[in-house]
Amino acid sequence: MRNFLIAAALLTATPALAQMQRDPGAMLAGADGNGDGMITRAEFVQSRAARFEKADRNKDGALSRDDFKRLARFRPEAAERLNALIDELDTNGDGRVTRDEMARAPTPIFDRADTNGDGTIDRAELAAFKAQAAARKQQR
Ligand SMILES: [Ca+2]
Ligand SMILES: [Ca+2]
Ligand SMILES: [Ca+2]
Repeated sequence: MRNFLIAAALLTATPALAQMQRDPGAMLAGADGNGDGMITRAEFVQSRAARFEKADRNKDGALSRDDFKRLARFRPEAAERLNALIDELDTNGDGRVTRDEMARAPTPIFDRADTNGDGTIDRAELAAFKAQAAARKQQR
Protein backbone atom coordinates (compact mmCIF):
# COMPACT_ATOMS: atom_id res chain seq x y z
CA MET A 1 0.00 0.00 0.00
CA ARG A 2 2.82 2.38 0.83
CA ASN A 3 4.32 1.83 -2.61
CA PHE A 4 1.00 2.61 -4.20
CA LEU A 5 0.77 5.94 -2.39
CA ILE A 6 4.29 6.83 -3.36
CA ALA A 7 3.73 5.84 -6.98
CA ALA A 8 0.61 7.98 -6.95
CA ALA A 9 2.69 10.86 -5.61
CA LEU A 10 5.05 10.53 -8.56
CA LEU A 11 2.13 10.98 -10.93
CA THR A 12 1.55 14.48 -9.56
CA ALA A 13 5.03 15.49 -10.74
CA THR A 14 3.67 17.33 -13.75
CA PRO A 15 0.16 18.52 -14.67
CA ALA A 16 -0.17 15.79 -17.32
CA LEU A 17 0.77 13.18 -14.78
CA ALA A 18 -1.58 14.68 -12.20
CA GLN A 19 -4.44 14.18 -14.63
CA MET A 20 -3.55 10.48 -14.85
CA GLN A 21 -3.55 10.16 -11.09
CA ARG A 22 -7.08 11.50 -10.91
CA ASP A 23 -8.12 8.86 -13.41
CA PRO A 24 -6.03 5.69 -13.08
CA GLY A 25 -8.46 3.84 -15.37
CA ALA A 26 -7.67 6.25 -18.19
CA MET A 27 -4.00 5.92 -17.38
CA LEU A 28 -4.22 2.13 -17.75
CA ALA A 29 -6.21 2.41 -20.98
CA GLY A 30 -3.58 4.82 -22.29
CA ALA A 31 -0.89 2.21 -21.61
CA ASP A 32 -2.35 -0.09 -24.30
CA GLY A 33 0.52 0.46 -26.70
CA ASN A 34 -0.63 -1.85 -29.52
CA GLY A 35 -4.31 -0.87 -29.18
CA ASP A 36 -5.68 -4.40 -28.81
CA GLY A 37 -7.80 -3.44 -25.79
CA MET A 38 -5.62 -5.39 -23.36
CA ILE A 39 -2.73 -4.10 -21.31
CA THR A 40 0.21 -6.41 -20.72
CA ARG A 41 2.68 -5.81 -17.92
CA ALA A 42 5.29 -4.96 -20.59
CA GLU A 43 3.00 -2.29 -22.05
CA PHE A 44 2.38 -0.87 -18.58
CA VAL A 45 6.08 -0.69 -17.75
CA GLN A 46 6.77 0.86 -21.15
CA SER A 47 4.14 3.55 -20.55
CA ARG A 48 5.55 4.23 -17.10
CA ALA A 49 8.99 4.65 -18.66
CA ALA A 50 7.54 7.31 -20.98
CA ARG A 51 6.22 9.22 -17.95
CA PHE A 52 9.66 8.83 -16.37
CA GLU A 53 11.21 10.58 -19.40
CA LYS A 54 8.85 13.52 -18.87
CA ALA A 55 9.60 13.80 -15.16
CA ASP A 56 13.35 13.77 -15.86
CA ARG A 57 13.48 17.53 -16.35
CA ASN A 58 17.25 17.89 -16.62
CA LYS A 59 17.45 14.89 -19.01
CA ASP A 60 20.32 13.16 -17.25
CA GLY A 61 18.58 9.78 -17.47
CA ALA A 62 17.64 9.59 -13.80
CA LEU A 63 15.16 11.09 -11.36
CA SER A 64 16.77 13.03 -8.56
CA ARG A 65 16.05 16.04 -6.37
CA ASP A 66 17.49 18.25 -9.14
CA ASP A 67 14.50 17.43 -11.33
CA PHE A 68 12.03 18.84 -8.81
CA LYS A 69 13.68 22.11 -7.87
CA ARG A 70 11.03 24.21 -9.57
CA LEU A 71 8.25 22.11 -8.09
CA ALA A 72 9.81 22.48 -4.65
CA ARG A 73 9.37 26.25 -4.88
CA PHE A 74 5.68 26.13 -5.79
CA ARG A 75 4.50 22.92 -4.18
CA PRO A 76 6.99 21.98 -1.46
CA GLU A 77 4.75 19.20 -0.11
CA ALA A 78 4.58 17.55 -3.56
CA ALA A 79 8.35 17.80 -3.93
CA GLU A 80 8.75 16.25 -0.49
CA ARG A 81 6.69 13.22 -1.54
CA LEU A 82 8.73 12.88 -4.71
CA ASN A 83 11.92 12.98 -2.71
CA ALA A 84 10.51 10.20 -0.53
CA LEU A 85 9.73 8.25 -3.70
CA ILE A 86 13.29 8.66 -4.89
CA ASP A 87 14.57 7.32 -1.57
CA GLU A 88 12.20 4.35 -1.86
CA LEU A 89 13.10 3.37 -5.45
CA ASP A 90 16.78 4.28 -5.27
CA THR A 91 18.03 0.76 -4.58
CA ASN A 92 21.77 1.52 -4.78
CA GLY A 93 21.49 4.66 -2.61
CA ASP A 94 23.17 7.17 -4.95
CA GLY A 95 20.25 9.62 -4.71
CA ARG A 96 19.18 8.98 -8.30
CA VAL A 97 16.52 6.65 -9.67
CA THR A 98 17.73 5.36 -13.00
CA ARG A 99 15.61 3.89 -15.80
CA ASP A 100 16.70 0.42 -14.68
CA GLU A 101 15.62 1.01 -11.09
CA MET A 102 12.30 2.40 -12.34
CA ALA A 103 11.76 -0.60 -14.64
CA ARG A 104 12.20 -2.94 -11.67
CA ALA A 105 9.90 -0.93 -9.38
CA PRO A 106 6.64 -2.52 -8.20
CA THR A 107 3.48 -2.03 -10.31
CA PRO A 108 0.73 -1.66 -7.68
CA ILE A 109 -1.91 -0.11 -9.96
CA PHE A 110 -1.37 -2.79 -12.59
CA ASP A 111 -1.47 -5.54 -9.99
CA ARG A 112 -4.70 -4.23 -8.54
CA ALA A 113 -6.38 -4.14 -11.96
CA ASP A 114 -5.07 -7.59 -13.02
CA THR A 115 -7.42 -9.38 -10.66
CA ASN A 116 -6.73 -12.90 -11.95
CA GLY A 117 -2.97 -12.30 -11.90
CA ASP A 118 -2.21 -13.56 -15.43
CA GLY A 119 -0.01 -10.54 -16.27
CA THR A 120 -2.54 -8.99 -18.66
CA ILE A 121 -5.39 -6.59 -17.96
CA ASP A 122 -8.14 -7.74 -20.30
CA ARG A 123 -11.21 -5.71 -21.28
CA ALA A 124 -13.33 -7.07 -18.42
CA GLU A 125 -10.64 -6.36 -15.84
CA LEU A 126 -10.14 -2.84 -17.20
CA ALA A 127 -13.90 -2.18 -17.13
CA ALA A 128 -14.11 -3.47 -13.54
CA PHE A 129 -11.17 -1.31 -12.49
CA LYS A 130 -12.70 1.79 -14.07
CA ALA A 131 -16.06 1.09 -12.41
CA GLN A 132 -14.29 0.71 -9.05
CA ALA A 133 -12.37 3.96 -9.52
CA ALA A 134 -15.57 5.78 -10.47
CA ALA A 135 -17.35 4.41 -7.39
CA ARG A 136 -14.49 5.58 -5.18
CA LYS A 137 -14.67 9.04 -6.72
CA GLN A 138 -18.38 9.29 -5.90
CA GLN A 139 -17.77 8.33 -2.29
CA ARG A 140 -15.55 11.36 -1.79
CA1 LIG B 1 -2.14 -4.23 -25.63
CA1 LIG C 1 17.20 13.98 -13.92
CA1 LIG D 1 -5.69 -10.59 -15.99
